[in-house]
Amino acid sequence: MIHTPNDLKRASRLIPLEPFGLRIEARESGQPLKICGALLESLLRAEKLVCFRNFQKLTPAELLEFAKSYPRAELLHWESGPVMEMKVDPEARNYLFSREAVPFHFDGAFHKIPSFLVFNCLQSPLGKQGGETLFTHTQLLWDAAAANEQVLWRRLVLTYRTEKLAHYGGTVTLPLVQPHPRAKGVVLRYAEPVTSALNPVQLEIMGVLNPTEFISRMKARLYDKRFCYEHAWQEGDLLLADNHALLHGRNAFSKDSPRHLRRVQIL
Ligand SMILES: O=C(O)CCC(=O)C(=O)O
Ligand SMILES: [Fe+2]
Repeated sequence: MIHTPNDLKRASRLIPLEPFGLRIEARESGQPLKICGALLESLLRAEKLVCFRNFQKLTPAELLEFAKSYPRAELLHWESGPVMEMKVDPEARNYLFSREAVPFHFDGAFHKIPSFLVFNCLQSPLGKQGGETLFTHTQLLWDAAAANEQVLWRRLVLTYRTEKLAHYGGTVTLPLVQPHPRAKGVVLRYAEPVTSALNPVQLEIMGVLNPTEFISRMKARLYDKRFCYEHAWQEGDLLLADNHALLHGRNAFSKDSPRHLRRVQIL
């Protein structure tokens, strides 16, 4: 079991990601991933996103066991259970299970907001076919905003509405700027409106005169390379992301490309 950063360096290669995050690559492909929960917690606190690459493949039961090894972990359960298969389903009534782009959001707004997302890639998209998942560090975005913008943002309250056609739905109202519930600093609790025909999400913003302009300016920031890490999946990747500190979305992918992520969420 790996307990210390030094042991981790011996067992793997540590690759800093841009503009934040850390990739941890097995020195030998297929090597078992044995990292203690406390070390994982301290890595995530510092990095907000950690991706393990080229380690032993995990069964759904092993993925659950891994997620439960996180200190004090409780897993988020949906009607279908704690494990969700994120792949194209032609019958699905929600855009997450399509090839469409996914606008930026945080998970669990309409149910329970988990602290961490754990994605395991079972099948990566083919090269240059899209399907990257995007993660934006909202503290970095906040720090780069002008003081008058920060004052405005602190006043904004956002209401999201969507029909429950898949695992979530309803109406929820949240302030944009909030303290991180587990760490220092602020987080932006923002989800872009979803205009997909498959289960759209309406966004109402209280506190701005021109919501359309606010939404398009925020979009430019969310995709800004100073704050946004784009993850190109490789089969076997195990990626953990702080669902409070980061917002995520994905690029659309082409109809010729497979793509399968398995996801669990830690409360
Ligand atoms: O398909 C993706 O990359 C992300 C989908 C998503 O937002 C999620 O699983 O919560
Ligand atoms: Fe999501």
